Amino acid sequence: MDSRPFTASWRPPEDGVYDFRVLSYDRAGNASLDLATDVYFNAPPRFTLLSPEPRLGSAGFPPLVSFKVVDENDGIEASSVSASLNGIKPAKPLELSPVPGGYRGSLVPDLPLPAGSTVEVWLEAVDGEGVPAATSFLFYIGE
Ligand SMILES: [Ca+2]
Repeated sequence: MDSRPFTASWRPPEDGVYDFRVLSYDRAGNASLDLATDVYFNAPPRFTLLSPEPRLGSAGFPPLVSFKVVDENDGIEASSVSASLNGIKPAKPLELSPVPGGYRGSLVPDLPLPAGSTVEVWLEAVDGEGVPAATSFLFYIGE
């Protein structure tokens, strides 16, 4: 092995303190073990679905989908929160209201959704450190 440093990357599932053990061998088979403790504050934002309203599942009414996106350590950039329905951003802007560590948002489709259809709600946001997150929820519109 040459003298260049070896790098590896890993994103923690959530912010916190992590212990690392790095075991390395040289060409002669000599092992070296390094221990390190690192604190990570770069976990991505987390989404929670709060309510498909009871209307969801009834044809003819535009359902309202509300959600929460939070990042306890870094906060959420309000301008980064976006939502789309079946890949299309609704004309009506997202309604956002602040909650601790982030925002609660409401998404209202532009048009009533046909019975028997499946709708994908796609949500995106970026935390105050620039770490992005995206998630999606599928809904079935009943008869
Ligand atoms: Ca974060």
